[in-house]
Amino acid sequence: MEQYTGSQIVVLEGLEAVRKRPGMYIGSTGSRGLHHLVWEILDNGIDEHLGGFCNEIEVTLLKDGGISITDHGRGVPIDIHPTKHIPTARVVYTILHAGGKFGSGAYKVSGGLHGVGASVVNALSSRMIVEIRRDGRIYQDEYQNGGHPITELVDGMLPVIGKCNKSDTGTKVTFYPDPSIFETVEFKADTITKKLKETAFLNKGLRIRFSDEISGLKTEYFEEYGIKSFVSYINRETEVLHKEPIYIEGKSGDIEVEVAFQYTTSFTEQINAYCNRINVVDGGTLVTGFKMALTRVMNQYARELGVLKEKDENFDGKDIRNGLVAIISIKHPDPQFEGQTKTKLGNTDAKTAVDDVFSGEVTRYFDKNVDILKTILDNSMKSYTARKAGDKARNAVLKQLLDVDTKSKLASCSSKKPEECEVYIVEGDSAGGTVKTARNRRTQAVLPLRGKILNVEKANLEKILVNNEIKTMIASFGCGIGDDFDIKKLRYDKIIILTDADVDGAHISTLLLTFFYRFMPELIMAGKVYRGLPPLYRVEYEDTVRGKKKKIHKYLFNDFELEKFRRESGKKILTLQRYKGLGEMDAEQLWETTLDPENRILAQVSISDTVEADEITTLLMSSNVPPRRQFVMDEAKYAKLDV
Ligand code: 28F
Repeated sequence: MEQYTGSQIVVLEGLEAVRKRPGMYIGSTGSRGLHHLVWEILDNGIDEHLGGFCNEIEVTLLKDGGISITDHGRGVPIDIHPTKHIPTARVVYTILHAGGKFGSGAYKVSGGLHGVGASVVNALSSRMIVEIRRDGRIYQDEYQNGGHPITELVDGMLPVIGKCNKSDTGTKVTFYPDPSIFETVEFKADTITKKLKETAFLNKGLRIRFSDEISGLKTEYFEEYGIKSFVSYINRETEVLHKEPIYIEGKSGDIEVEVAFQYTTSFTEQINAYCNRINVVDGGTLVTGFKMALTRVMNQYARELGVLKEKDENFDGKDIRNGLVAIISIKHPDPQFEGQTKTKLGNTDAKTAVDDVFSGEVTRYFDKNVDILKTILDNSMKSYTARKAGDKARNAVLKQLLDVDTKSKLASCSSKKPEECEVYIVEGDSAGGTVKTARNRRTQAVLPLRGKILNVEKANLEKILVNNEIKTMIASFGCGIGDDFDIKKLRYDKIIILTDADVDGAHISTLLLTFFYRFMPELIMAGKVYRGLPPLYRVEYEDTVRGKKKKIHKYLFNDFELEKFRRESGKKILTLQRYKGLGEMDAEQLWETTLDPENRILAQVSISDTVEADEITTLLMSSNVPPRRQFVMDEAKYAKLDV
């Protein structure tokens, strides 16, 4: 029997509002939103760790599709709430809290979609069970269909379902996302373990155990050295300029600052920033403060040590960040997250705090470690000299790009209206030829790529700019590259990568995505990049249409669809063709399945997470072969859509 007090009914109306507009609370009802539920509950457990009450968290993917998260903190209070007159725990899980986090964690995470509260998770679950250990007793509360309590209170209190040791305290939340709300309710072990690994890096000393009852996988995450280990992990397969990452920490006012950084021989820079353990993908003031301090300090040292002569200009910030991998993590009592996606930090005091702490501490470090300082300045000098020499060469190359002969390779479309034009980047000349015949010549351009494109992770800008494949691509897009990039000049509304559904195809498409990610990230951010998904099978079967038996054909895009067809259509398959590559399709089939905007399947490429994207690029581009194969195979099998 359900028990509602007067206020409880109002409460359930609140949760009903969440069910009506889930997107407003968790961003989406796709896989991302689904996992957001997990992060929300996890965050609450981590808050107990931050408060110093818990060093262990367990996450278990259950056989029946649910997920359990347990912390060994104090346990949610079970006493009667002073104004709501029901157990506080039930308040936490059934009352929607306006404007962010309930209670008082050490640091508010009220920005963006974080800290929306456990009640939102309950509202979007078909079932949720909360188990609390406190004072030697185990209490339980259970909810169904979006937060309706089904546990009968005993004298107004949560029932005790067992006893435990007095020192054994904590909170366990098990929930089942509502399949009538989510497009998918399948948790991805991969997504979850990535997050747990990141969480361990950002919360040193916290032990996180993960167990997947479906696959039997059990793992544990624990990082004694926090973000310093994070940097080592990112650079695990990259050549580094100094053995250990440099770790800086300090406090400025009530803002805590931590930075770990290490230089590599690569030509790129990577800075990941976190505020209150939230990844601020678009950076903001904390990154500005770091960059300003680093540039100033290094230029000062360069003058002092005579690396820069009196007549020389200062190093550019970019020279100094050449090859840099850095993690910045700050804790701010009142973070302001800005931008459309709330992924940029706005507090000006964060800039000053990072600048103060970093410049002070890093000077102390370099004064004692002059060898490392010299190695880094040397590296900046190389970039500086290359840039000075390169400016000329680069301008020449860019100019040359404008009149590069693209006719031989690019089959352009006749329309000049970017909003209706698309360019297909096709693997191989032969498939390129078929696409040229099959396409809509008015709106669809074709750019065949020969062989594998340059591995941009290993090459610097000058080398990249003279690579023929890439030159043709930049020239045909029309929007420049790097600093000269201007998306307004893009000639196409969609850039569609079309490769075979095999390992090589997946590799080529990853190389292309890496190139875009590194040199034209705006293309991906603006949602201009897609992957075409060609079908894997063509089945032919007999059907009765208006009383007549007819042969019908249908395209299926993966093994799953084929299985489903076999199981559910009730049709006998007359012929089954498996396409090994685009080249096996004739022009008509290619149009029907892959080019025709009415029928084709396009997967929009997005950057869901910089760490993930960078991890994939570093993984792929490393000289270590086994992980590369692994990723490419996974990619080919599941057609993973995010970069
Ligand atoms: C797996 C998810 O949600 N853990 C939590 C606590 C502990 C307290 C608390 C939570 C206090 C005033 C509401 C205990 N003792 N894990 C979790 N552990 N919430 S959530 O308090 C909630 C607020 O109103 C807690 C003393 N103070 C706080």
